[in-house]
Amino acid sequence: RYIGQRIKRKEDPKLITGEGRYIDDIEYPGTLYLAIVRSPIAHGILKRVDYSDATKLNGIVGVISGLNLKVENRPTNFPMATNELLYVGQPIVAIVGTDRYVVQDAVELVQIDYEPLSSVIDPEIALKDDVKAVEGRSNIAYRKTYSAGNPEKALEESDIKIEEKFVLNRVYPAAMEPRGLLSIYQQGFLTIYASTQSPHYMRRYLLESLGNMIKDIRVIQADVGGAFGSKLFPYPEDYITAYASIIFEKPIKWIATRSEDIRQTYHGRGQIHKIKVGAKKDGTLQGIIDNVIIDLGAASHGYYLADISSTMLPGPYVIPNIKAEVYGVYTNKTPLDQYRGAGRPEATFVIERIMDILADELKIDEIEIRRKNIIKTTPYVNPFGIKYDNGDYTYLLNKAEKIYRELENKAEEEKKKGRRVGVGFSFYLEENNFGPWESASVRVRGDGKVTVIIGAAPHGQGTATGIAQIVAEELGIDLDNVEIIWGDTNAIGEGFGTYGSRSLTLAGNAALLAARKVKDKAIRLASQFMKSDIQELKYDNGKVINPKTGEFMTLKEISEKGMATLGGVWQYKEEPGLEATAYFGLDNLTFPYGSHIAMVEIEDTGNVKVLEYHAIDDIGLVVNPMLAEGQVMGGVIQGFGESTLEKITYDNEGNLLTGSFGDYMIPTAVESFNISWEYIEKGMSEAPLPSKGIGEGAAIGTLPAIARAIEKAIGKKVTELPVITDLYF
Ligand code: MCN
Ligand code: MO
Repeated sequence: RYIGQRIKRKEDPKLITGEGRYIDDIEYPGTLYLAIVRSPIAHGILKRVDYSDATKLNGIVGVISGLNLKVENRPTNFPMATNELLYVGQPIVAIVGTDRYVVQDAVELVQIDYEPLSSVIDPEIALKDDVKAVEGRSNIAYRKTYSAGNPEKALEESDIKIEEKFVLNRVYPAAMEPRGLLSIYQQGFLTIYASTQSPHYMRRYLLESLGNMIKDIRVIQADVGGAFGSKLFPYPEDYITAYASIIFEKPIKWIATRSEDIRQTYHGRGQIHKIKVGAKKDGTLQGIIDNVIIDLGAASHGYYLADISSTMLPGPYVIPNIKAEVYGVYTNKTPLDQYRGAGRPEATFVIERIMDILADELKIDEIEIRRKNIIKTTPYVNPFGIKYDNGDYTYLLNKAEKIYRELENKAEEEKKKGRRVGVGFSFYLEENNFGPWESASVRVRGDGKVTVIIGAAPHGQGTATGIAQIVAEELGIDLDNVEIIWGDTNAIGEGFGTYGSRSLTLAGNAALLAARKVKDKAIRLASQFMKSDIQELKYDNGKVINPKTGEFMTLKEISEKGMATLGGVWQYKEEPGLEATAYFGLDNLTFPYGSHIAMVEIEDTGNVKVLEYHAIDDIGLVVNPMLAEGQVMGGVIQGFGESTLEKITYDNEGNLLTGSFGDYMIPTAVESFNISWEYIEKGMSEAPLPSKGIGEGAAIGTLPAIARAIEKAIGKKVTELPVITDLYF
C-alpha cells in the first residue's frame, strides 16, 4: 500500500544530481535573445522612441515596438506602452539580437522622450481619486459590497467596539528561478518552453491573441525553480517574445534578470483592511465592518484576490452580521496578482488579529475567545454563502491548545530570566482546490509499465510522486512501474495547471478515475483473451483473475497481447488500447484548517528569532505525509519572511527602492528554524480520494501566529506586516 506513506520524491534524483533543465539551460540552435526597454517613470506620456543607434550595433536583428493586444483586465497598453506610461518597468520596446549581451547593450542606446504626469503611489490616496493613475479613468477599478445581517445595528448593540487598520504590504514572490521562456517558430507552429505553472493557460491565452498568425502553439513546462502563484498567467514578456519569434521566424529566448524579476513579476498582497468590530463582554463576536482596499497597481486583474479575502474573512468563526466594502484601486506600480495563499492569508491575518486584540481588550484568554466563536458543526454556510465542507474545528483547537499552554509555560520561565519572549497562536480555515477541473490519462505501455499524464503542472511540490502513489495503489502495481508525465500541452488535451493547492486532489482524483477505467478495460480485454465471461473475472493487484479456475493475466500480459501481432488482424470485439482519460472537478471547494503556534524571542538587535514552531493541519486524507510536511515547512519559512522581513517599497515617484536582494530581504538558512508538524484526518473531502490541499496552508496560518508572538514579546500592538521590530524600540 502506498497511500499515507512517507515516500521519497521520484522527482528528486534528477534535480539533485544537476540533471534538471531550467529555461536558461535549454539550448536550441540559432536562438536569438530578446531584451526589453522599459519605462523609466511611473506615469507619463510617451513622446518619442528613438532606437536608431541601438540597431546599428553588430548582432542586432530587429526591434519590436507598439505591440498592442487586447487582453482583459491588463493595462490599457498591453503588452507594450504606446502612449501612456503607467509604471516603472512597463515594456516599451523589445530588441532582438544574436546574444544576450548585445541586446542589453542595445537597450542602453534607446532614447525615450516623455512628458511626466503626476503619479499615484499610495493606495489610500488613490482611493480619493483626485489625481488619476490612468488618464481618463477613475482610480477605483473595482468596487463590490459583501453584506450579511445588520452589522451597523450589531455594532451599536455591542458591549465593546474596536477599530483598527491592518496593512499587508506588497511582497515579491521570490522564486529561485526568475521568469523566462524560449519560443521556437517553425513553419507556422510555435513551441514554447516556459517557466510556468500552467502550460495550458499559456497556450490558451497566447492563442487568443496570436492565434490568427499561426497554426498552433505547444507549450512545454521546463523544470521550474519555484513560482508561488506568480507564474500562472502569461506576462507582457511572454506575449512579446512569442510574437517576436513569429515575426522573425526564429527561436527567441527571454530571461528576466533578478532586478527585472523583482520589479516586474506581479507583486502579492497589497491590502489594507479598516475594520470595526463589535463583541459582547464575554467575547462573542457581534458584527464586523471591513473597508478593504487592494492596491492593484497599473492593471485590474488582481481584484479577485480582494473577493477571496472578503468572503473568507469570517474564517472559522460564527459572525452573522458582517460587511466588506471592497475597493480595488489603480496605482502607478507593477500590477498585483496572487502569491501563495492568494487572498486567504490576508483574510486570516485580519480575523486572527481581531481575535487577539479583542481578547486583550476584554482580558479574555486568546484560546477561550476562539472557542467561544468557533463553528461547532459542519457543513456550514458562512454569511457570504461560502460552504465549508467539513471538519472538527473544536477538536483541532483543543489539540493545539495543549501545545500552546506548554509553550506559554516555557515562555514564562524565559521571561523571568529577562528575555523578550512571546508565544503566538493562530487558527486558520482556508478554501482551496480552485479551478473547475483537472485531467489525467492513464496508459499501460506495451511493456506493462504505466504512464500517467496529468494536466496539472507541479513545479517543486512533489505532486507527481503523490499521484504515482495513488495510481500504483489503485492498480495494485509497484510504484517503480508508474511514471508521471506533465507540463506539455501536446501530451494531454486540456488541463489547468498547478495553483490553488489543487493538484493532488483534482489531478489525483482524475488519475484515480482514469485508473479505474483502465481496470474495467483490462477485464473486458482479458475476457476476450481468456475466452471467459466478464462476470467471472475480477481485477486484483495488477492482474485480472478468474477465481473459479484460478486462471489469470497480468496487466503486462494483457498489454503485450494487445500489441504483439505483427501483420496480424484484430480479431476481438473489444477496442485495443489499455488507456483511459478522466476529468475530475468538485462542485464545492475544499476547506482545510489548522493551527500554528510560534514561540519567538526578540533579540536586542530587533531580530526575530523563532525558538519553537508547531503546526497541526487537517487536510482530509494525507497521501504522502513527508510531501505535505515539506509544504508546511516551506510555507512557514516563507510566511516568516513575509511577517518579519519582506516589504516591497516604492518612493513617492514610484521608483522601487527594494530592487535587489540587498534591499529586499528573504529568509535564508540563517533565519530558518525547526518546525514540528502533525496532522489529523477528520475533515475528509467529498472526492473519491478524500483529500484537500496543503500547498498554501502554512503560508496562511503563519502570519497571525508570528505577529501575535512578536506582539506578546514586545508588548505593543501589531497591525502591519511585515512587523518591523526596530520601530518598537
Ligand atoms: N499532498 C498530500 N496529501 C494531500 C494533499 C497534498 O500528500 N491531501 C502532497 C502532494 O502530493 C504534493 C503536495 O502535498 O506533493 C502539495 O499538493 P497540493 O496541496 O495539491 O498543492 P499543489 O500541488 O497544487 O501545489 C500548489 C501550491 C501552491 S498554490 C503554491 S503558491 C505553492 C505551493 O504549492 N508554490 C510552490 N508550494 C510550492 N512549493 C514549491 N517547491 N514551489 C512552489 O512554487
Ligand atoms: Mo498558488
